[in-house]
This record gives sequence, C-alpha cells and structure tokens, in this order.
Amino acid sequence: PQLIRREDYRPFAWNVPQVALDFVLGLNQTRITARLDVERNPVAEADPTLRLNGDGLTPVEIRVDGAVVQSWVMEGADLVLTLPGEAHQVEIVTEIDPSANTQLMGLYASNGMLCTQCEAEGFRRITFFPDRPDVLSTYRVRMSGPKDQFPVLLSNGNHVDGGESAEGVHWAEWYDPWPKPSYLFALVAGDLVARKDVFTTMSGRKVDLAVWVREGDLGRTEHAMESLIKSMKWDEERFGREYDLDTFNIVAVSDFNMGAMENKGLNIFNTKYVLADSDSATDGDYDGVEGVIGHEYFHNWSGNRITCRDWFQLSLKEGFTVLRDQLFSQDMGSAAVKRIEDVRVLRAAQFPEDSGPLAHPIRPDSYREISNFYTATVYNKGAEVIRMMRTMAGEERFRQGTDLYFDRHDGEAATCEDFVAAIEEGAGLDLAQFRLWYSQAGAPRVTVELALEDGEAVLTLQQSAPATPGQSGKQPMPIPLRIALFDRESGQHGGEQLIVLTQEQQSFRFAGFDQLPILSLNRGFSAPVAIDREIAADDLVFLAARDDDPFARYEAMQDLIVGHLKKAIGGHLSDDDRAAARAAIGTAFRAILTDDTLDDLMRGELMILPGASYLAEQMLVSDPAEIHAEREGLKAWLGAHCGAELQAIHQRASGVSYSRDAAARGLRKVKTQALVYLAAGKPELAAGLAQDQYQAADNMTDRQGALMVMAGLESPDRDAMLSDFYDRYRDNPLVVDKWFAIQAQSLHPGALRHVKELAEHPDFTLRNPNRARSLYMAFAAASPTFHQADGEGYRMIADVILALDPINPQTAARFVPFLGRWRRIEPKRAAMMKQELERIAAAPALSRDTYEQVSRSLG
Ligand code: B3K
Ligand code: ZN
Repeated sequence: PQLIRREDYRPFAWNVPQVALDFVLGLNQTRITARLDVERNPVAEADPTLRLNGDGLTPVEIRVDGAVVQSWVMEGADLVLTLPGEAHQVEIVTEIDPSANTQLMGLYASNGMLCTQCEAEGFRRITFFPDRPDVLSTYRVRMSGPKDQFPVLLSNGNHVDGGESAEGVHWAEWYDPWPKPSYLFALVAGDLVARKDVFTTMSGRKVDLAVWVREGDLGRTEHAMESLIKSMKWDEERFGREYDLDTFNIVAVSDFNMGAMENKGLNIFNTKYVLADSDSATDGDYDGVEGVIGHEYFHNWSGNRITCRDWFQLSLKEGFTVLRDQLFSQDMGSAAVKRIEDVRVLRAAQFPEDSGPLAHPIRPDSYREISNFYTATVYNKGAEVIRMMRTMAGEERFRQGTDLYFDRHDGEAATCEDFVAAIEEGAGLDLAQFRLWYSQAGAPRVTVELALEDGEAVLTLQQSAPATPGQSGKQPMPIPLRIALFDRESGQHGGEQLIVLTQEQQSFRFAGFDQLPILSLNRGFSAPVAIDREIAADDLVFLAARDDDPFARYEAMQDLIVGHLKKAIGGHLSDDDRAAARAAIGTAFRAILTDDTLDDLMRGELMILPGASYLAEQMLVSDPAEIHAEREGLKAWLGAHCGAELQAIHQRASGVSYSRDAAARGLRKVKTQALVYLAAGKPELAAGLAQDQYQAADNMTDRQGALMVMAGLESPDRDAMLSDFYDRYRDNPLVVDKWFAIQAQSLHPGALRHVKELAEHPDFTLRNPNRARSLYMAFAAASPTFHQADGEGYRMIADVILALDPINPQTAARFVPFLGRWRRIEPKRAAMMKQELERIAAAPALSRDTYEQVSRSLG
C-alpha cells in the first residue's frame, strides 16, 4: 500500500458545491443515485480529469449533463472521468449490499436497521466521490424503502419533505444547508423510537432534540438527553458556540467500530455511549456517556463548521474537541478528579505509544491507512498540547484566541497551523517555538535539581526528547510548568507560579529561602512530560498529605510508589530497604484512608496504584511478570497493613442507598477500592465482603465492583456469582460485554484458559466490535496472563488479529500495538511477540490497516 505524505497535499481540481443523493433502501441491496454539481476549482491546478474515489464499487450507470457516457475508466478502485468544460453535472448509479458490509464502514446493516459510518474514508463505499475533507458540499438526501422495515428515515440537516410513494413504501427528504465534507454524511433507516426534548439556544431559536434507540431501550435514554442539553448550554457559555440547525438527532447502534460519530445534525453512537440506567450502567459508564455526547456535540463547531484540510490535520478537530469535552466534564463534576483521570488515560495509552514503534507527532507526516491514526497521540496528547496554550494564555485570553479561530475559519477546511496562528494572535502569545509540539513525537523528559544558594532556591531543569521512528536529534520545546515551593517550617507556599522551560537547560531562582523548600512541580499536569527527580521519600509523603493542588497530591503518591516499585522490580532492594519503603508508602496510604477533609471521590482516586503499563514505561526493558508480582505484592501488603481502615471504609460505604450525587458516588468508589486491596491482602475476608456487596447491590457500580474482585479470587463462590450475573443480564448486550470483560481482565491465574472457553460461548462473536473488544481487548490490555511465559497469550491475540482482519480490518489493527511493544519487554517474551508479528506479516491478503501496523511494529 502506498505511503501518503503531508507535504504532497494539493487542492482538488474540482469543487462540488452541491450533492443530491437518492437511496432506494434494502438490507441486501441498496441503489444509490448520486448527482454532483462540479466546477473547476480556481485555486487548483487545472485538470480536465475528475478522479472520484471508490472502494469496492462498480458504476451501474454514469451520466454527464444528462447523457449516458462510456468514456470513463477505473484506476484501481477509483473512477476517472474526463470533463471538457468549466462546470458539469455528473450522475452516478451504484448498488451495494449493506448486509455484507462486515467492516462497518460506509452503509451497513445492524440488527435489521441501516446506518452509515463515513469517517475517514467510508463514503467511497457508498458512491464514487472526491472523498477528502477539503471538498465541501451541501447535501440533499432522498431515501425510500419499506415502511414496516424502516419506519424512521433520517439524514443530516433538516427534514424537508416526505410521503408514501407506493403501497407500503415511504420516502423522506432531508436537506443540510451547511456545506460539509463527505465524511460527515449520515443516513439511518430503521425501526426506532425516540426520547424527544427541545432546546432553546442563546439567541432564542428552538431546536428539536431526539435520541433514537430500539424500543426496549427507551427507558435508558434519560441521561443521554440530559447530557446533550448540558453540552449545548455549556458550549454557549464557555465558547460562545450556538447550535445551527432546527434538529439534532442522536442514534444508538449496537454494531459500531468506535465510540460515536459527529455527522452533521445526526450523530451516530455506539449504544455503549447512549444507554444508561442505574441497574445496568456503572458510575464510570454514566461519565462515559456524558463525555462522549459532549465530545460529538462540540464537534459541531470544532470539526464540522471548521473541518480539516486533510487527514494529517486530524488533531485540529480531535485534540481540540477532546480538550473541550475534558473541560466540560471538569465543569459538570469534580474538576480535580477528572484531571487525574485524564492524566491516567494519557499515561496508560499515549505514553507507551509515544515511546514505541508507532510513535508519531500529533500532526503526522505520513500514513498508509488513516484509520490507524485515530490514536491517543492525536486525540489525548493533541488535547494536552492545546491545554498548554490555554495554561500559558490564561482562560480569558485563550477564549479570545478560540473566538478568533472560529470567526476566521468558519466554513473552511483548516490546518493545525491556522489554529495555532489564531490562538497566537487572539491570545497574544508567541508560539513560534511552541509549534514544535506539532512536529516532534515523543514525550520530553525533564530532569530536576533544586539547590540552595545565598538565600535563593535555584531550580535547574533540563529537557531531552527521545528519538522516535524517523526523528532523531530533537529541539527543545517550551514546557510550561506550574510550580509551588513549600516552606518546610510552615508547610505553606507563597503562591503558585508558572515557569516555562524553553531551553535545553535553564535555571530559575527564587529569593527568600534559607532552607531548601519542598518543590511541587507540574501541578495540574501542566505539561505532558515525564519528570525525573531525586526527592526524599519524606518530601513525597509531605506532598501526598499536604499539597493544595489535588493533582500534585496524587502525583506525589504515585511517585512514592513508582520510585519504590522501580527499585524493587530491578531486584535491587534488600529486605530492610523494602520494609522501609513500604512503611513510608503505608504511612501516606493510611493518611489518605483516614483524612476527613478529603471527599471520597478524591480519596478513591488517590488510592489507585500506578498501572502496570505506566510502570513499564519507567524502564527501558522490563519483565511483565516481575512488574505484576511487585505491584500485587505491594497491594497485598497495603491490604493487610491497613486492613482495619479498609474494612472501616467498606463498612461506612455499605448500606447507603443509590443516588447519583457526588457523595454517594464517592462512597461507591472507595467501597470497591477497599475491596480490591483487601482481596490482595486478606482474600478470604474479601470474598465474604464481595459476596455481601454483590447481594446488597442496588446498582451496577457495586455489583460490577464485587464481581470484578470475586472474579480474581479462587473462591468457591466465584462461579455462582458469575452465573448469577449472566442469568440476570443475558438479554442486555452491553452488560453481557461487561461479563466477558470482567473475566478476561481478571487477576485470576486461569484467565487465559477462561478466555479460550468464553470464545466458544454462544454469545461470543467477532463480528460485533464491542463483543470482540470485551473479550480480547480487555484481556490483552489488562490480564497478567497475556504475558504468560509460554507465549500462549501472544499466540491467541495474533490468531484473533488474523481471524478478524478479513471481517473488520479497522478493529483487527487495534490489537497490533499489544504485540508491537516487544522491544521494551525482556528478551524471551520479546522473541515470542516478534515471532507472532512475523506470522501475521506473512499472512496472505492482509488489510492495509493491519499491514501498516505490523510492518511499523517490526520495522
Ligand atoms: N470522529 C470520530 C472518529 C472516527 C474514527 C474513524 N476511524 C469520532 C470522534 O472522534 O468524535
Ligand atoms: Zn472526535
């Protein structure tokens, strides 16, 4: 497959101001007539050929200006026409079989309904078209089909007309007045019901809102609708963005490759991010729904009104929209807890990507398959990069920057450079050097030294960025660090400051210290960097207990634990040293468990141990079994050492009836956290408590928490609890997904065997992405047995990739990074992982998606 380069971008030779699509719908056969008004693009190099992308299509009929033509050619999958004049009308008929579309890209059937997914390049599986984000058109869409099968017919924009055309056949016409690229096109036809509401925008316009689901799911749509209304309001208040159509539709679909899609006026969602009620959704699921509904809604401005010039600019819409959804969730709940969660996600998913074979800048330079670049780097690091601009500008000036961006580029297909230039001007920042964050991959490492010189605290920082594929010798980048210096006597600091490290090495001096202060650094995680510093365990214990920045407090606790585990994993600890380190951690941990000033949501956050993948990041090469053993060992020690406090927490949190307020959520969080530690330290006691928690549960958070803990134990009650859960929820696919995932990611030593057995379960299928992920993604990401010494976990995941690739390449390719980390794993396992990658590479007819990921991982 061909390598596509950012520097090769050229505008398209033709504009397509208007598109009219006519769909004659059927599950097994849909006929599409596409009428494109095309005219030469004055800013592009003149070219009489019109190249229309296709993927698996054959033209049934082609007309130019009303007359059938034969003078077209196929070049690969694309259709090429030669057009003599300045402007023409091109009409193309195609036929497709949605029921055979297992890739879930383009128009496909799901559960008897029809729906679309076009980003990034799915539209070309429906009709021939310049399927690139810089070709913007207005769309008029007519659909017709059997009324009993497809009573609801939806597309982008506003419903303009409809009726019955024959006995039992009806049609609808939708018109979207906002020019958009083809990737934002959407269509839904099916037997659906809606929860409806109305939103009045800031200028007083009424918008009809609807959340469409299958009939039995209507009772689980309240939270989605509330989240949508909150999002609309929030975007008006925080970013001055108003909605721009008369209708906003959300449709929930159970077969979906990712979370959701921001199609103009018609968002299509994975059911996982729409449906929620207390019986079937955890607190985390509720947050997921709110966050994703917000994210897709916010795309209406950051993505749809202003879209991307080309796919290399993906972070323009995704990084910015992730930042917007993060800020939204911060405002809707606990800002501190949300920030910690976002950093945890970044460290678990993005840091490993940035330090492995798939590392790429947030604005990549080349790709073979764009689906592979919807990554944690483009999304989450992209958000961090924009957050840094916001930190440097301050909230108000940042808003002036985004206002300018929205004003200046409304209606355009823009670039990351356009965004940076608008923020630079609007916020009044100099971002010349900052632009390196868009072009350099890899997380910078900052080394820290603090010294006392003549009554001044001298902070010396040094930055270095690791080499990444295709990039060595990096330049220093501006790194904004929020810091505070705590006086040892008073335990206070004299105010937070923002310093920006711009050089490779730089010293900052702070007057008025006759004793070395305790440094609180990168508060709020103001920069997405790794910090390297020697700091006394006592100072970390102080910060973990006393820092007034909640993130810094969390970080101190993490540092304390990471520092210890790193040494322990290397086997460099004497028994005495281990005991001393554990004692320090135990002191800090107990303080967290018993601090009355902490709210429980925050307490629950502070209790979480650094994840295995974050720990692995700290070492050049590591042994997953050692990491697991040391991490679990510490957990067990804490569980035993703080057993009484943990039990007290569990008891305090039990018997409180369900509510969604922060206090009740906090209690549920610490309840299961306490159980997790007790399970490690006092397994028999924990099994009993898990049983109580499960039986008493009046909500999914408690029930799932208890089951998760039980699934990791060798308890006689384990099987019964798992069966009970399954029997109770067998008709709810999202909860059955949980049931698969809980077993796949459990701490049980037999997890690999369980996964193999579950693959034979009648409810298991590779064809549904949620289900495939619930078993195998959960396993590869979390089960210690993925790294089983005999390589069986690696073999199984490689087999899954090979089996899934012909069905759904996009989803198959998502499993490759788990094997791709081989260079960072101890040699024996590394060899086995590499061997599996080679086995995949050797398979015939590999998809572009999987081929690209495997070859980068081996390269
Ligand atoms: N923009 C879509 C992602 C599409 C992924 C295509 N492989 C959802 C989102 O980020 O909002
Ligand atoms: Zn997005």
